[in-house]
Amino acid sequence: MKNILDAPFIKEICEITDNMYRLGWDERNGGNISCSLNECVVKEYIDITKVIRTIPINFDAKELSGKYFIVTGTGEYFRQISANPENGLGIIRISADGYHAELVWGYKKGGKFTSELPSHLMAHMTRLKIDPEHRVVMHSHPTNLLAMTQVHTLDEKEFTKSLWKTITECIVVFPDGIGVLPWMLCGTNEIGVATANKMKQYRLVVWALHGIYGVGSSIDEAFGLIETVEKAAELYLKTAHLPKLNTITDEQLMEVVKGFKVDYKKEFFK
Ligand code: 2HA
Ligand code: ZN
Repeated sequence: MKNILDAPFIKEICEITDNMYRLGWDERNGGNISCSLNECVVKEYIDITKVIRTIPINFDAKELSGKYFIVTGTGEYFRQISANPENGLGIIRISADGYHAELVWGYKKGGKFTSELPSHLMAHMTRLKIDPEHRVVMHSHPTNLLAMTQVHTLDEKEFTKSLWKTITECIVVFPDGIGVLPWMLCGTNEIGVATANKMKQYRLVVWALHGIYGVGSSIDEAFGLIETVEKAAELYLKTAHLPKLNTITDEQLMEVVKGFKVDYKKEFFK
């Protein structure tokens, strides 16, 4: 059996949580990540016949039965995950009945998965139906984006277009736009259902006054989406109060989508 602390998937999640912390997006225990893992990969590092604990998940995740996920732990600080991955991370398998997570590694101090697991698993279920390559759900509290949710309308078309117009390539990175939820109580099945519903058409969902969800086929892809939105939000805030002399027009956005051949959200141009 190989040493799990050398596993590429552990190294990758440690690197990204370090980065997210240093970017100021994940203060204290803010933020959470889940990433699906293939059973054959997990088996190289741990004995999957040994379940450490079975933890209820309080909703039906049967569609994901038998699937493995590496998930950040509740209350764990991103700042500390890379120093102690076995405390801050866990590998779970969704039980046959769909209502439990079988812990096969991690959460060594007796903890459990993020309080946002309902949103994560519901988002995984939705995205797997749309994108067979889908693997990662990432949640974070990026500073400029959160400031923007205080001063910008939460209308999805207007919010997305304000961001698309800050950097020419934004519409290439997230041509599907951004879903926006109003303030809702976090950690609940309700916000999970609302987020997964938005994920039917968006890979990015903003929780106003709280954070953002990004999804993708890899940690890099989900991170890259969030990073681009955060940079755009920073530019928006740096200029929102100043007279605008130059801006990217709708016609220019159309030129970009044609030039880069991307399938963009057509409704946002009506
Ligand atoms: O895990 O960010 O939304 C801490 C959070 C909850
Ligand atoms: Zn959060």
